[in-house]
Amino acid sequence: MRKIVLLAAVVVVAAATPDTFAGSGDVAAPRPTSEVTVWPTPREVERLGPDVSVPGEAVVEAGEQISQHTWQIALDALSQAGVLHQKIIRPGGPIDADAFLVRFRTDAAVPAEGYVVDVRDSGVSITSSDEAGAFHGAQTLLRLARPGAIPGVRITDHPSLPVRGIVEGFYGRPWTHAERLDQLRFAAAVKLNAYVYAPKDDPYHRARWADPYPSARLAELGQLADVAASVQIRFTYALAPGTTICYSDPAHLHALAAKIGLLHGAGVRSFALPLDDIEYARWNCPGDLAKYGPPGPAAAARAQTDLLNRVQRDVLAGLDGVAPLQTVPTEYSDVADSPYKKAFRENLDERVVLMWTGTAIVPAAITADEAAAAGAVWGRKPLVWDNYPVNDYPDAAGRLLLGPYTGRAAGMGVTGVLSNPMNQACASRGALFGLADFAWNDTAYDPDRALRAHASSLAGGDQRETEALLAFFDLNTRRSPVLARKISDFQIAWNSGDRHRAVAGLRAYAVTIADAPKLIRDECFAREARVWLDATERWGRALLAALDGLDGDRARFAESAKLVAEAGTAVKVGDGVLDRFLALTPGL
Ligand code: LTM
Repeated sequence: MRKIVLLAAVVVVAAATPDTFAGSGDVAAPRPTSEVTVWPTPREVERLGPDVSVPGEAVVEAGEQISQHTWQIALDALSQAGVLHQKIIRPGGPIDADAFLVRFRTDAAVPAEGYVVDVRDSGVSITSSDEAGAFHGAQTLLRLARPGAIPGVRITDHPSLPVRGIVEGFYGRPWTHAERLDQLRFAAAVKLNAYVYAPKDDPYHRARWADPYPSARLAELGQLADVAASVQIRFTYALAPGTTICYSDPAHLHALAAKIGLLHGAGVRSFALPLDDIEYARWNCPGDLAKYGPPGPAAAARAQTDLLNRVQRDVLAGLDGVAPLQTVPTEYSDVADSPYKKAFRENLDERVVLMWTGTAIVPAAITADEAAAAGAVWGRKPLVWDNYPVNDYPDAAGRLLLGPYTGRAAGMGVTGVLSNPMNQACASRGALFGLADFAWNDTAYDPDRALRAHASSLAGGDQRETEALLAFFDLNTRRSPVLARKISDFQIAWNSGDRHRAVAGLRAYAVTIADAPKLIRDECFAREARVWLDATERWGRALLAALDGLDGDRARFAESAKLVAEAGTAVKVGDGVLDRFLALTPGL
């Protein structure tokens, strides 16, 4: 059997030439091309043979260590491929000779969370060293399965970064319980494995950190932890006492322990104490002055690390099955050594995981050198609290941030990346999809390709809707790079004297913009993006009217100006590019 090996590729093109699968027994007639697309991008995809037609009956063989959730995904994949009757057996159980077999295997040599999915006529095997790998392998099988067939491939895969996920850490309206459950489903499908619950405006998280949750809210948090665990995601509950805590008061430590105990009782098994966005140049109580001396960064670091160490050593140690504590220091957005950082790194228990945002709060880029500097200054590899696509800060006012996830270096040397998203949960998924792809396979990551894949998936594969989404994403990306290029092409053609070509070239894209709002059908995305979609329609029509004006119908410039005024400036769409161009057009 001749093999086609594509390293770090997502698309396997099947069966183009008759000899491609010489020896497979199915080489006489050319077969139609079929594409296999798996996201996040697998490390290695090897074509073993033609697509495997799946018979009507199948058996899934799974040991006790494979959860129901995981084998259910394998069953879903088989249903998707057209299998009518399926059953689960334990290893060694009776197998009908005609049945198609999907076997979960264990191999300690497979890296953590990694898997090998192997699809042949004789059946499928999913090999992993842990349950997470089996789960991700089953997810891959689900992505591969198409009506009637599964591509004959072997996919060998594992993640680049151990921690990949979401930190719900923004200001403003927290997500609802239903939105969080939905987001966990999305996160699982793109192989994310971490969710940190830290919405600044949940009063029980920050302002009233010592108060217990009402029982219904507590039950919801427990449900989030359970659902997350069932899809191999670690749910971390963050408690942020920094605005009012008295570090030296044993009653405050007890209050923290009691709150953590309540959440543990509800099923939460991972905790964080973020100390970002608090005042560290004053104490909240006289006791801290007596114990730590005059207020200031170094004294604050000593008080904070004492608290973190007590929680790690005394509180979490007494609870079953709990992960190491996580924190965000008060200086979280640079790598310059300081009295605060020195005291922090010298005192902090080595188990505590530390989050850091890069060399700015919202950095355009994070390099390997910066991550190494953060590792040195904090005395441990950081976990990146990545402030993209969050839109809660003044510079992002009126914006949806829909551009690709970019600027993070492959091989950064961090323990992971957590995206702090927007209040708009569904609209955050383009960035989350990109982060998931980057964190799974950073060397193969291509931001634009990932964004296109997300758009296509949101559009259910519809080409026009995909293009509409991409045009809309571009208008909601800083400096709208695609539109800016089209306008630059226009200007070159216009200045060369070929005015007809200039206008015709830009008109095609103006139609895409003006029509995008009615083509974008995803219910959740369209609801969250409504005001931006309405503004886009107006801007698109304004552009079309201006192009009519440039074509000679000068009365249309007034209509363009009217639409621009209606669109307003509170909702930002294509700003700095489209508005500037339209302001120039009557004078061209
Ligand atoms: O970034 C951190 C660690 N803290 C806050 C976030 O809660 C907030 O969402 C972002 C963006 O405004 N900035 C912060 O400083």
